[in-house]
Amino acid sequence: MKKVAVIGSGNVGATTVYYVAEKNIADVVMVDVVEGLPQSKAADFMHTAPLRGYHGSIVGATDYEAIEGADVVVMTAGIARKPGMDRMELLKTNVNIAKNASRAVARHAPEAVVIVVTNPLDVICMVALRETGFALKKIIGQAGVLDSTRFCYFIAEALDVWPGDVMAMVLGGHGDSMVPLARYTSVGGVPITELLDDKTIEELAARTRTGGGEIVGYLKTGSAYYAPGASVAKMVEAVIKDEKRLLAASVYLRGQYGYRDIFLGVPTVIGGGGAQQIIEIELTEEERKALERSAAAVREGVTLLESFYSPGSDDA
Ligand code: A3D
Repeated sequence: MKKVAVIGSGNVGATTVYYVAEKNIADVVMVDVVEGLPQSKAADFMHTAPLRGYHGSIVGATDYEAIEGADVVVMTAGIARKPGMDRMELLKTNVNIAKNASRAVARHAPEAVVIVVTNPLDVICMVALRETGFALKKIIGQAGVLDSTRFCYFIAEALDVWPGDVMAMVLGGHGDSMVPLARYTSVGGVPITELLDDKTIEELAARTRTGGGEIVGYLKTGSAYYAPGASVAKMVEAVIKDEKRLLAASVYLRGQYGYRDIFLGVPTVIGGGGAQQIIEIELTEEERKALERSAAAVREGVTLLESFYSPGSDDA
């Protein structure tokens, strides 16, 4: 079996492991700084193996050496957003955590594809790229799969149809300015523009943009993890099985959509080795402007990042 290392054994990390185990995708190593946490969750998962028919092993560790030789590393270590807390406020703490984790990945799992989940997502991807020194295609951020599944669910709910029949594409950064693309969203092949009026579509798009905040509002002390965990597991599976799935993912752009040196959510073919292709689709003037607003928000985060961080330094 291939090996997946999940750094951070909190809500998103453990939920990712749950979905990976349920689909027998790979052996798993869970890592966390809190002694006993990854070990306890890994043991608990393994006690489930006879009930659920798990084939692989799940082990927990507080030492990064355990990720040795991983094919995929999922980075969820960090602090979660609290109510009223902007994603950018997480920046300094999570940059430091991501920096150390990325260096450990470069040392122990040099062949791995890294799937970043830690927020602010598109900015932390940049830290992972710079600190690992990995090829561009090997650093991918999970946000678009989650944002798209939320859009799909809200559409299914509004139309009273099976959620699995809805396919959606959400572009941009993982923030309130993300860009749900109604024109590229369909139910069983029928564009939603044929099924819903403009006002309803805009309301569902708006709810998608604030979907994460809706969960934070209920939870008060944390953010969503079931849908994020399932989203990450989908990406892990795509890489491990070389599925070549066309998913919204945060990838490093080199001129695509007119952007350079930035991670932004765009349609990407995910398979063995990471981001195999970045797909450029036609955008209307309005969609392009919305993407520009989203890219500007990500750039703001990168500028903030660069005000206190430089690659390879220990001062972040
Ligand atoms: P939480 O349940 O607090 O888990 C985070 C875990 O990271 C904790 O168990 C910590 O002990 C651990 N940790 C902290 N520092 C380190 C370290 N240096 N090495 C290893 N482990 C460490 O949070 P969560 O799982 O809910 O969220 C984790 C991150 O994912 C946060 O930054 C969230 O904002 C982010 N998140 C992103 C999305 C996206 O779709 C992009 C969705 C949900 C959460």
